[in-house]
Amino acid sequence: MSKILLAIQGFEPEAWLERFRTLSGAKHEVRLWPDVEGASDFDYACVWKQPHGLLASLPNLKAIFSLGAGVDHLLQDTALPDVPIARIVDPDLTIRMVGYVVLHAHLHHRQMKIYERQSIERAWIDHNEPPPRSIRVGIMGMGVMGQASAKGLLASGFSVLGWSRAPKKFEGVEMFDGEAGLKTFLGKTNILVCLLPLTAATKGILNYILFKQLARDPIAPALINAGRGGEQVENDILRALDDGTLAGASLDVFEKEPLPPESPLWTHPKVYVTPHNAASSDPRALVANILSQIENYERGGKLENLVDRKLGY
Ligand code: NDP
Ligand code: OXD
Repeated sequence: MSKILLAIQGFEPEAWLERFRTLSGAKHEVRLWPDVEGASDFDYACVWKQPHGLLASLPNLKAIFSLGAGVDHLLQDTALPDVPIARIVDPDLTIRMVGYVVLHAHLHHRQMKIYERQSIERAWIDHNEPPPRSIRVGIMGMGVMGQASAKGLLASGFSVLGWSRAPKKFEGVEMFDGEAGLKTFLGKTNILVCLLPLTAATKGILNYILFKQLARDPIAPALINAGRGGEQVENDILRALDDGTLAGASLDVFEKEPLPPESPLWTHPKVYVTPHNAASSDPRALVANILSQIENYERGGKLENLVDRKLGY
């Protein structure tokens, strides 16, 4: 029997506990922080925004699991024990992200903010959007989420470009990499999708200077950020929207979450705001994935989707 600690802030912890206990049966003992009564003999920790220092106080820990795809929340803890860290890769999470990206690419290509306004004004005006194939959607971050989103966008008829850290090839996608490839990638991109992990290299990358480099033909550029809020400079997004550098933005993540009520992004006529739920971690779908990783590891198998602490993702 393994002892599993859940340390969850920001998600609904009880739903995770219930699902872990239901699927574990008698196989594992599952406890939810802070209700651990001084126990520290846990084998595994499954966390979302765990309190810093908690994991370092668990001497028997064999591995840590992030309850989401991103691990920036976890790696911010500077006292992490030296055990493997695995992140979630699951079809449920991935398909949700594909849905978000494809939906918002369509919203910008089809100028839905304009038609929403026209509907209120009862104005029957067709703006003759250019063919989808002529719209180039550029994805920053061609990992699990980026690759699946690229397929969804291609199936919707868009042209797709990708940008990654290291060189990569994907069928039907024009790929760029590193600092050297960024300028050309941006210069060809109409709708920019950010699916990057938050690291020292990506912090603040979505700024005014970058927006200025986006292609303006056949449509003015739009930004879709479902990566992390720390990657965007919100004042720069507002400036770019207001001076026409960006025609629109879909933001699922923010510098500060929840987005403060006084943020002008909430009511900006060119912005779609969603509450960091482009791809929500759902315990009904993800707990089985984590338990099967634990059970495989206990049998001597390898952990999958390990995080490289140096790269930060
Ligand atoms: P992956 O680790 O599979 O992919 C990350 C991608 O980013 C890789 O292609 C990587 O390049 C690229 N990358 C990293 N650093 C750089 C850099 N400095 N320059 C260029 N490219 C870089 O992650 P996922 O696809 O699973 O998830 C991506 C992110 O999406 C998560 O980290 C999280 O922040 C966010 N996310 C948001 C959700 C939401 O609901 N809003 C839900 C789930 C995830 P390379 O391939 O060369 O390594
Ligand atoms: C994740 C997220 O990283 O939900 O999975 O942001």
